[in-house]
Amino acid sequence: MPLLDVCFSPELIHLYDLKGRVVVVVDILRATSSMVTGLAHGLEKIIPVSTLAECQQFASKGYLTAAERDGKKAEDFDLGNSPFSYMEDFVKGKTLAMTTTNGTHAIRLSLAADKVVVGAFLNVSSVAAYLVEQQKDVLVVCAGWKGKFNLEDTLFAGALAHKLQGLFESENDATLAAYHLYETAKSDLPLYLSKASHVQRLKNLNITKDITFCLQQDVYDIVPVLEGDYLV
Ligand code: 3SL
Repeated sequence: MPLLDVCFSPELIHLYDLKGRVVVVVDILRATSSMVTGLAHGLEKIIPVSTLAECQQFASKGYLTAAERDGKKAEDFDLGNSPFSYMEDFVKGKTLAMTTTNGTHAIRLSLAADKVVVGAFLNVSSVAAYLVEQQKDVLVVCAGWKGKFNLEDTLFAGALAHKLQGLFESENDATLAAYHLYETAKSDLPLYLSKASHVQRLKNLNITKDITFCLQQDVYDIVPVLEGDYLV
């Protein structure tokens, strides 16, 4: 049976051998939720980059760009990180270079994996089905916040563990912890997360409808996969 494991922060990723694994990168609030939304709404490709400077280089080549730092849209880029802006008509058919505080960095750190895919509550069942098809060991990489643990990404890992129960070997401490946390939270995710650090951070910026949107399950049935530099 393939293995399911969870890396609670990009700072811990050096402890895992990514070779031979499928990595599921998750940043529920909001990077991977926005990526899934954009690709589901007709965005053609996403180039995840780590720095504002790299993203700026794509701007000068005529690409559409998205940049967020500390929850805010960075100046001089086309988009920030609200999933609603990724539904706009002007993104359809475009390639987007994107950098966010934690999510795109976590993707870049996962490149040694056999495959890197992007997960969110918005596509959680499709991700689970994809992983069953692949039959490889899986590592869920939680983007966290500036190297620290966060609740929302861990709950996603727990939701995945629920869906893959009996199909993946999940008896490791990280997956068990995520599983049990999700068990406690699943009846009302928004309520459970109401005191979470990043929920508070976004609320302080008056970003509340994004939170509600990103905590919905199975709105989309796509699984973005990294092919070379592009998420498609
Ligand atoms: O950290 C990230 O990558 C972002 O998703 C953070 S925010 O939700 O845009 O504030």
